[in-house]
Amino acid sequence: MPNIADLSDEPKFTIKAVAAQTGIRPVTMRAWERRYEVLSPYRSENRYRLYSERDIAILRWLKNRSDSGVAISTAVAELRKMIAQSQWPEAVPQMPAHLPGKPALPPAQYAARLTQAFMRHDETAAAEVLQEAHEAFDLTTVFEGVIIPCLVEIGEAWYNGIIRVTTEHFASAFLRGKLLALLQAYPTRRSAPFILLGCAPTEQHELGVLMLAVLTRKQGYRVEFLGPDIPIDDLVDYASYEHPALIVLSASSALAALEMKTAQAKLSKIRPAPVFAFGGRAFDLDPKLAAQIPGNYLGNSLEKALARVNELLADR
Ligand code: B12
Repeated sequence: MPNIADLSDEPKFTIKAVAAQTGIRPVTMRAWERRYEVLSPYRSENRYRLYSERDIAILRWLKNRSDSGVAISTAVAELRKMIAQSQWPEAVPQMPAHLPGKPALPPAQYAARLTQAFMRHDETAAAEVLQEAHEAFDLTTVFEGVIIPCLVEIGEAWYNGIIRVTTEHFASAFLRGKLLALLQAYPTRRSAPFILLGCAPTEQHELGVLMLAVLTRKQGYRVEFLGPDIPIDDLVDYASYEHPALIVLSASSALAALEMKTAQAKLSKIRPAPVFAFGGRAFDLDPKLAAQIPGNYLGNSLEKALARVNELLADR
């Protein structure tokens, strides 16, 4: 883990984003600021508090001390002493994104409410349901238990002629925006292993691999998300001077999956060669397909994929 002093002090995160990243409620954060003068966040032109990566790490460190039974006033005094001696603490690993204490309905109920909100094209309701889900569950559950079932339902409804393609586009555009905002809200660590994620050539379904990008960045990796339809030769060229440790591509059709056949051989010519990995719906539909693609299959769920990424990068 990096030292807190090495993290950026550029103010860029809203109190809401900081709450999602630290698990500390905005009201608690404001109380800590007032009572202990622990942070003095920058105020934007419209008076909103803006926090830096370093502020977030300080809040996480304090929460970690408080969770292990230390009074918050004592934790603040400890921190002040360390800073006065120029001995900033190491950043603690990320806390779960959800805010504790709220009674949660099963994720499927949030998924159903989200689907209904999309069917009404009600952006405000969709944002509220998603926010509630984030408060109730960790990120993997929000993805696997709320967003993905909602997308599957939207896909079925579109296929069966119950909704128009406009409704499907509205839902995916909304979710893409939310996922990108989440990705950008997590700090990037320059020194962490570098991962490139995107879609195989011809592939437009980018939301699954975007969710994996969010989860890997949350885990502390340096992550770049490249979006849909990445030409393999372009990717190899880019990788030859950016030197990612891992490249992940996603495919939802066999056609797109087979486009990845040459990726590993081409990437292996780069020194040091990045690890090549892949996944996506194409391999759920035809489990034999994975054996035809040279590289590392990451599995049929985001949770498994994250565990496999950690394994593949364990020695970096
Ligand atoms: C949104 C959407 C679109 C959007 C995508 C927008 C975007 N920015 O991503 C757009 C409009 C572009 C689109 C286009 C098309 N779509 Co579409 N789309 C969908 C929809 C509704 C959601 C897709 C999604 O994001 N799902 C969420 C993901 C995360 O879930 P998942 O794919 O099941 O993934 C699981 C695992 O594979 C894993 N996972 C997912 N990605 C990754 C990546 C990695 C690396 C790993 C390790 C794991 C992993 O996580 C999930 C489970 O935990 C699906 C419905 C559905 N059932 O998914 C249809 C669906 C996939 N689309 C379909 C079709 C037919 C198309 C089009 C051909 C339509 C057309 N006639 O143009 C085009 C194809 C475009 C192309 N060339 O890729 C069909 C596919 C049918 C089939 N044969 O399999 C579906 C199933 C709809 C349906 N019910 O018929 N689509």
